[in-house]
This record gives sequence, C-alpha cells and structure tokens, in this order.
Amino acid sequence: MTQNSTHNNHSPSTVHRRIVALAGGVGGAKLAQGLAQILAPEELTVIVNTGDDFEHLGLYICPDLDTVCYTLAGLANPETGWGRANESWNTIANVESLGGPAWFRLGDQDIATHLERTRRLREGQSLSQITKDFCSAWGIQHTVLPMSDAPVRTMVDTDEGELAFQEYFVHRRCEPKVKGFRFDGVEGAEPVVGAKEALEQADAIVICPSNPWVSVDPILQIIKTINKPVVAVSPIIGGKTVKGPAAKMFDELGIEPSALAVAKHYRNILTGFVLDKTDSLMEDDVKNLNVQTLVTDTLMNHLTDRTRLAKDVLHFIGSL
Ligand code: FO1
Repeated sequence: MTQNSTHNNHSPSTVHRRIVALAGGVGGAKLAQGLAQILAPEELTVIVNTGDDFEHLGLYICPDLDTVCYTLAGLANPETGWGRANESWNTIANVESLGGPAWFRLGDQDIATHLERTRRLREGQSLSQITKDFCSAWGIQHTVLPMSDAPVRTMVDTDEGELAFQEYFVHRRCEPKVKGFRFDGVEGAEPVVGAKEALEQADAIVICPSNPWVSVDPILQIIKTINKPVVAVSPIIGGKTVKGPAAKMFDELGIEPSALAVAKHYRNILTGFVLDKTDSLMEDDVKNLNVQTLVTDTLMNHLTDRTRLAKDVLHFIGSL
C-alpha cells in the first residue's frame, strides 16, 4: 500500500458541500488534487475523461484516469504531470530495440498499471471497478470515476485527415491543424452509476482547467443535462494554455484564444467562471454572459497553489 504522500488535511466541512469535479489530463488533475486536500472523501467525486484512451502494444491505456490517480496519490511525475515519478524506461527501450513503437513513452512502473488493467478488462471487469480497486491500492480515498464504462474514442479531424487522439497529441505533437472533433462511441455511452448519483447529490460541479474541446466536452456529452451550479476554471491564461494544445485548437477553429472564449464555450451551463489575474480586464465581458466571476491566481505549480485555488473555488461556490 503506497501511503498518499500528499498529506490530506481535510478541514471539517463548515458548509455541507458535495462537489463533482470534471477533469481531463494534467491541468484537471492538479485542481482535483487541490480539492482533495480540502474536501473529505464523501464530499468529492472526480469524473474523468476517457476519450484519450487507446490500445497500444496490446495494452489498454487510460492516460487521463492514470494522470488523475497518480496525481491524487502523489505518484505523478512532477516534470511532465503524466506517468510516474522516479520512473525507469527499460521495457520501452527494449521494445524499441526489437523494432517496436517507442513514441508513446511508457515507463516501467506505469506499464504495470496497463498490464493489470488490460488483464482485468479481459476478465470482464468494468473500467470503474478497476479504477476503484487501483485507487485503494494507491491509497486514494476520494472517488475517481471514468466518465463511462463504455469505450469512447476522441478522433481529431485535421488538415491531414482524421487522426486518433494519441496519434495527433503525442505522435504528431499536435502539429496538424484541427478542423473538428468526433467522440466515437459517445452516443451509446452511459455515465457510470456512481457518476449519476454523485451528480444528483452534488451541490456544485467544478469544470477543472482541462482542454475544453478534447477533455471536457466528451464528459459533458455523456452526462448531458446538468441542473446544478457549474463553475469552470479557465485553462487559458493571457491567451495561452499553461500546457497542451487548447489555445492552438481555439485558434485553428477561428476563435481568438482567451479566457472569454472558454467562458463562451461553456456559456449554456455556466454559473460561475474563474479567470486568472492576468485576464482581469476580461472580467466584465464574462459577466456580460450572465456568468458570475472570480479573478484569482490560477497557476498551479505546487501543491500549495493547487490547494489555495481549490479553496478560492469552494469559497466562490459558497458565494453563488
Ligand atoms: N504525453 C506525451 O506528450 N508524450 C508521451 O510520450 C506520453 C506518454 C504517456 C504515457 C502514459 C500516460 O498516462 C500519459 C502519457 N502522455 C504522454 C500524456 C497523454 O498523452 C496526455 O496526458 C493525455 O492523453 C491528454 O491529457
């Protein structure tokens, strides 16, 4: 059992608040970790994007689930945000020497996750059951759920044709120009049972600072209607993404990348929006969308930043 090295100092909840956080990759995982530092296990459920999942080297890989879990468990690689800390690369190096694909960097510890998940899926276990078991093995007390147990695959339409997500994101380093997205399998995919319950019981939904196009939209398409207060944290600061292609995607889709563009992307469901201080001049434009606003420091480099932002967001929710 790996002790959760990021000490949880759950403050007893002054106001009873049940939060559902919607998260994708690295940015979403950071805020989820901040929320987990403050909220008790029964107060926080994280619903994670699985559109980035793919089969590679015969392994079923769930990058966003693993990024959220590794981050919550304090096991994530601090430089990249994805994969494990203190990693070694012997297996993938030997795959490469045998002529196999090494473009998707799978570390030795990380491969154990994919081997065991693939084994359990082949035995007929559900992705949500596997995730539950892995969370307890990693000492994670909060609930982490895949957005669905049914497979969904984000396909990126580009000027070079349609690419599977990891082919676009990792192999092609996001170079092709995006023209649109398709979430293959999303039509028939149902949210997992725990997600429906968490959404019904939630006091508010937090959309973490993940990529709106490829990390958050798949989750929103699956959970469909939300009749709860929704607060989103902008993943774009000063017209740029902290990490990842969200700003480039807005630009290639003909939309000026900005926090305001993100607020407009979510405008049909938004109650509140959190902008970085850099974008304080945009606050009134966001308010004009009939959305309440919070301007604060949204950069999350260390655990203290993540916890502080989470505190700001929870306080903001309390004021809505
Ligand atoms: N991202 C990269 O840019 N390069 C990689 O080689 C890479 C490997 C990788 C392995 C496991 C994993 O869970 C994530 C990995 N990622 C890598 C990140 C991943 O592609 C993205 O985090 C998500 O798919 C988008 O958030």
